Amino acid sequence: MPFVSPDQTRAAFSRAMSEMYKKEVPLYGDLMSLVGEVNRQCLEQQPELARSLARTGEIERLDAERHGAIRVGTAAELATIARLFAVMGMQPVGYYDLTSAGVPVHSTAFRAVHEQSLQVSPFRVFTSLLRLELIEDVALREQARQLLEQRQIFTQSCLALIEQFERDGGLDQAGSDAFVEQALETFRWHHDATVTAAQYQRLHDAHRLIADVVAFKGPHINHLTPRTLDIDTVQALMPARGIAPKAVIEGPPPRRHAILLRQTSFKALQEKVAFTDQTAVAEGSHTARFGEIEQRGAALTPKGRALYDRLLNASRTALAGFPSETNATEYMRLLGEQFSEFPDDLAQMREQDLAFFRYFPSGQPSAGETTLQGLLDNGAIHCEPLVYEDFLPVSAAGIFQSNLGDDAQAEYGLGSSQEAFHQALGRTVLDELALYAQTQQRSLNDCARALGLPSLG
Ligand code: OOG
Ligand code: NI
Repeated sequence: MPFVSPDQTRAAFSRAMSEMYKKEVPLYGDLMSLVGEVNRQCLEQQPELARSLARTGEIERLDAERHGAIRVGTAAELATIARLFAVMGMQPVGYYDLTSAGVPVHSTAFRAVHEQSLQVSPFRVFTSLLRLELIEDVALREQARQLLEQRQIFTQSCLALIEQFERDGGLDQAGSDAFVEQALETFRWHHDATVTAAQYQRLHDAHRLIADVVAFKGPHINHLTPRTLDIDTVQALMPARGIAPKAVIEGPPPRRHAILLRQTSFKALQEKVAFTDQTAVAEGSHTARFGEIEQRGAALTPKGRALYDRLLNASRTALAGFPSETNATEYMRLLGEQFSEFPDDLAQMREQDLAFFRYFPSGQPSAGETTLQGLLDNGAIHCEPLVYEDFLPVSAAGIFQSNLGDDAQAEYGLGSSQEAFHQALGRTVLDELALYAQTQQRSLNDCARALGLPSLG
């Protein structure tokens, strides 16, 4: 039996996850329809955008494009999750420290890394590891540790299929199908808590996120985010569909040429839960799941990213306080003002080395030109911005906070700890900037080959 490509397993898992979440959170289905409608309109009304997405292939993956997020409790859970995602061709990319934003986790994003794999399925999962050492109350920390130690978040069949994949180097169709079904169980919502109501309250008082990770059977998927081509329009249409968005869109302000990532989320659902000392599900409640949409733009080079970080920080400093309902208009004004310094023109973004691009041979002869600029000028090569596939720490913090309630901010003395994260993960995370540079260079190599030139770069 031939092996199924991990890309196909990932595509199937992403579909299955979407179906499951639609049943769990009907509002997600409504959001998907709204995003689909707005995307169709955008493609009709902006032929230039449609052409650009057709050239990069993103137009074909758009409807299937989504990311989810989970939070695990222990190093062992994280290490096994990494093996589970590897079956689907997903690797940990980037390190995000959320403790500076008062959320006791550090995170990575599991995703495909090669442009051809991303084209098959760009499914990503933002994965956070709880930092138990940040619970100050020693007795509570010990109790949390024991609760986490006792739980098994993977089915036996799932573990067996991961081992089979690792041993044989792949799964056949039946194995891949079974894997998708079994892996889904890890991400399912269970309304039965593993603690009493009083225990839940103590964990919750330490931090809401601690209760969300420790008091339940597994790392339920807490949102699934479709990609929109126009986040401002979707945000404006959400209330009419009965969806209440957070006040501020995270990330850069609106631009002609999108950069990085803009995100907005809708408020978490009040879930009914049953604590172990209760008989009826209706007695307890907990906020676990929420909704989010995002618009993706160009991946930035180290230089572009430094400029983004500087302008974002300047906007936040000028605001004096966290962006919220009360100062949303002022914040958007400040962002707009600061980001006027970031060129909103593709040629300038490329010439100033602010963004990564993909290069495509246009089929025209090179006319004796051998330099990249010359070939772009004479139309032998086209370029398109390379889409950002990752997350943003400040945005992620804003999403966490709106989901946890704005009162959930805490101050942690301990700094970031990428080393401890790597140790828990059982490997190092990949550097996203290196991945973008590789994709860009591969596209230049393709152009050189197509034009019969020794190299371009
Ligand atoms: C993850 C929040 C971060 C994003 O898109 O930045 C996130 C979480 O709440 O677990 O999903
Ligand atoms: Ni998200």
